[in-house]
Formats: sequence, structure tokens, C-alpha cells
Amino acid sequence: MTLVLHAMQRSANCYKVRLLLAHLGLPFVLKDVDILRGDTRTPTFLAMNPLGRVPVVQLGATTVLVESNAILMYLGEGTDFVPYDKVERAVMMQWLFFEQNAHHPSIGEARFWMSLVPGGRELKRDLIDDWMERAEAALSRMETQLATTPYIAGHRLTLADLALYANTHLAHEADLDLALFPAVRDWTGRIAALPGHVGMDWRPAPLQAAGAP
Ligand SMILES: N[C@@H](CCC(=O)N[C@@H](CS)C(=O)NCC(=O)O)C(=O)O
Repeated sequence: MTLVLHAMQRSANCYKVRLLLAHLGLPFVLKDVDILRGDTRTPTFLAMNPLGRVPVVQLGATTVLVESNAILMYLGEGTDFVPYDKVERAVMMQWLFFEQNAHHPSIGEARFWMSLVPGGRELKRDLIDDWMERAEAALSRMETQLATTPYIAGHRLTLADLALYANTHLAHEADLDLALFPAVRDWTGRIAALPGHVGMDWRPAPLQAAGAP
């Protein structure tokens, strides 16, 4: 059965999965989920992911994967995006955990509420200063690394670059200025220039139904 990705187009956690699928040239069916409309709260969706979050990948009638970075690992294993060397792989994992523990909870949350949710700035005004402070700390950490290596986990492209690119290249949507982080800004340019790169708006061509001409 063809892989099915349940995703919201403007979600960075969903974009990183589409981006890897595009790089790998893997066919998939994209099913749109609008979290603002409550699509992740329906009984059908909650049966797939009781946490009510996208992305969700269906691999067959009974196999479902959630957590964007776990999905990246499932898709990336055995490709050039996952280092074979154990230490290099662990360093990549460090950055994947950083993305989930420090980067997404600050830049991702700020971007979501400041740019995607109507009235979100007002609703979350008590949290925004803290998000911004932690977002700047996360970008500073990346700046230090990217000032010395071309990719976030070292000298080669890994899943961690795709995972971190997703929110970082849209930092302006959280009022963050990448001009203050020139190594990070240059790295976003390198990632966007990679062969096979697709932007956040990219969608796969609809797949023909089985048996269709
Ligand atoms: N750690 C999860 C986070 C997923 C997540 O927070 N998804 C957001 C969209 S970016 C979502 O579905 N939010 C809906 C909700 O929390 O109700 C992952 O990386 O997949």
C-alpha cells in the first residue's frame, strides 16, 4: 500500500516529512488536515493518533507512525541522510532532540501563534516574550555550530538539517531576524539550493487510484 501522509501544509513538523519524501523521490498520498478547523479532534483522527497531532503516516491498514522525527528516521534509515558511523548518527540525533526540545517549542510555537492562528498574538501575549528569548538562544546555539561546519551535525547533510530547516527558514514569521545569525541564514540558503529541495507549498502530484488508466 502507498504511504499516506496526514499533514497540514503550513506546519513545519509536516513540511519536514514532505521535504524528505521529495528528496528521496518516494511516492505518497497527501491527506490534508486542518488543525484550526478541529480535524485532529475527530474520532477517526484520534483513532490514528490519540495525541491529536500531525504529521501522521499510515504504512498499511494497521501500521501508523507519529512524531515527525521518528517518521524521518523510518524514511531516512539506509539513505545518505542518516550517517552510518555510530558517533555521527548520535550527533545527528542530538540535533533532532534539540529541534524537538528547544527549537520547535520556541520558534515553532511563536510562529504558529503569531502567524497562523488568527488573533494568536493577543491570545498568547503572556508567553511570547519567553518564546522569543528561548528562540534567540536556540538560533545562537545553531549559529555557533554553523560557523564551524557547513551542516548542523558536521560536514555532511543529515536528517537534522531538514528537521531544523523547516521552522528556521520561516523565523521571520515569528518576528525573528536571521540577519542577526549570518551562519544560520547562509545554511538556510545552502539547504534551499540542494537538488531535490521543495518549498513548504509543494505538494506531490495526485497518485492515480489503483487500476485507473
Ligand atoms: N512532537 C510532535 C509535535 C507534533 C505537533 O505539535 N503538531 C502540531 C502541528 S505542528 C499539531 O498537530 N497540533 C495540533 C494540536 O496540538 O492540537 C512531532 O514532531 O510530530
